[in-house]
Amino acid sequence: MDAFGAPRRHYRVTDSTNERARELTAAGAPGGTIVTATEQTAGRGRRGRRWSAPPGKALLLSAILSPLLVEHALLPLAVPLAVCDAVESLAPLECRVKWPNDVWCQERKLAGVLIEAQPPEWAVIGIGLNLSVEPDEFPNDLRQPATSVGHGVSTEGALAAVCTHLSKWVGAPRERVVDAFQARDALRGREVSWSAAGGEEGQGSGVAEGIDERGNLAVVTAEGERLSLGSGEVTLTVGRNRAE
Ligand code: BT5
Repeated sequence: MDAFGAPRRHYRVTDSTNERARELTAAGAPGGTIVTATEQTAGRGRRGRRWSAPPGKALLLSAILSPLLVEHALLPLAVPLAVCDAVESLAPLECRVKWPNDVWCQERKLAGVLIEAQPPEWAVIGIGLNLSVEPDEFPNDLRQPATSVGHGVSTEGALAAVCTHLSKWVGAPRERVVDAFQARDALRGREVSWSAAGGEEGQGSGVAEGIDERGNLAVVTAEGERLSLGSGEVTLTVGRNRAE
């Protein structure tokens, strides 16, 4: 089992904990090392997007996984599952996952995951988890409404829980990850539209029908065509539930 939590490097302010963790990896830091910050000045999301949270009101964590093995193939799905379990162990909330790697609570984004990797050497698992951010403190250009854990959960309490559950989920067998993801899937039955990262495969829309054993999202278009979307390749926009 991959254990996370030590050694730990904490910054009061840094640009991005993922950046610090990448440097530590390059300098030979062992797997399990974590980096935390009270505040980030250039927190990263996926595809050049920004992650921002007011100082001290969110867990800002990067954990080093090394080496990165075949058993970690579903890492992008396993990490949000760990965050869901951690949150539910701390507060009376129900979490869902929005493929590929967001955590939602009541249709609002509670946490985001950014994994940067250099297989087979390492992966840096970046997690931003809102704890006590007030609604008017979130950035106003959010792609999805955001929310916080609340319930007086502290950053240290959240850190301990996330590290515990990360250790359990990161090397979990593929079937367990897929089953747990299916059980928490926020997109099933919903209309989604996507655009390919490079633009070359264009865009499309359809109804999400769950993930397959490789972690791809199955969608069925209005013409009845069944497609499989890879998490590295598309940006998703979520529409209404078909049943609504
Ligand atoms: C993510 O990207 O959701 C991954 C976020 C990972 C952040 C952590 S913090 C610790 C570590 N160090 C880093 O530098 N990064 C990681 P993505 O799916 O691309 O979503 C980014 C979008 O989320 C933004 O464009 C905003 O719309 C929205 N967003 C920004 N800050 C948010 C917040 N605090 N809560 C909810 N949504 C937010």
